[in-house]
Amino acid sequence: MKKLIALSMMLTAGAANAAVLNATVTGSGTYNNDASLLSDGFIPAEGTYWQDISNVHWTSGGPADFVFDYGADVLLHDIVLSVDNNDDYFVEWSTNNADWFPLFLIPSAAGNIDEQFPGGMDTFSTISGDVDYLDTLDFAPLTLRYLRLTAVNGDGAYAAGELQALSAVPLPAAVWLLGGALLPLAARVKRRQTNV
Ligand SMILES: [Ca+2]
Ligand SMILES: [Ca+2]
Ligand SMILES: [Ca+2]
Repeated sequence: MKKLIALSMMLTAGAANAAVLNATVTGSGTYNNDASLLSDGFIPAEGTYWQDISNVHWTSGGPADFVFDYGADVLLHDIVLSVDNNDDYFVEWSTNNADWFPLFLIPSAAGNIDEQFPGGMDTFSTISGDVDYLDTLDFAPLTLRYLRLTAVNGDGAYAAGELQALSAVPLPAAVWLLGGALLPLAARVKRRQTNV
């Protein structure tokens, strides 16, 4: 039981991390594949081909943008996203889907997928310490309801695989969830001990 309590405390400390916020994605313009791929929880492996079926892809000839609606105001702490390595991608935020403010721009030269062939998808993160962390993207937590993703420059052939908005879990909720997850385990341990 002491072990469980220790585990619980450890997990609770870890739960300062973040929960992925649910989004409804709406695409405008001309693009290939379903816009919902951008928030299906699947992040393509780094180097994945830009026209892979797990990506939404488009060209400068038929420009597109993608609006992520979180359903209500949310406190945004971090973003993880996957985009083609050799273009610039712009992320903006809004509270009303009308007035937009810049959050960050990912320059094509950033990231750890090489500019040269074969290139491919590159994951970026604002989570400090993350392997894909890029400090120039980092921002102070802010309240918003919408994010918008667009592409500019580069080779005119664009792709995105995922855009995850993360919010820290309020501690009481984290404790509640963990308590719920650990209780059956504790009961099982107790039962086993009783049986012996
Ligand atoms: Ca995805
Ligand atoms: Ca990366
Ligand atoms: Ca490209």
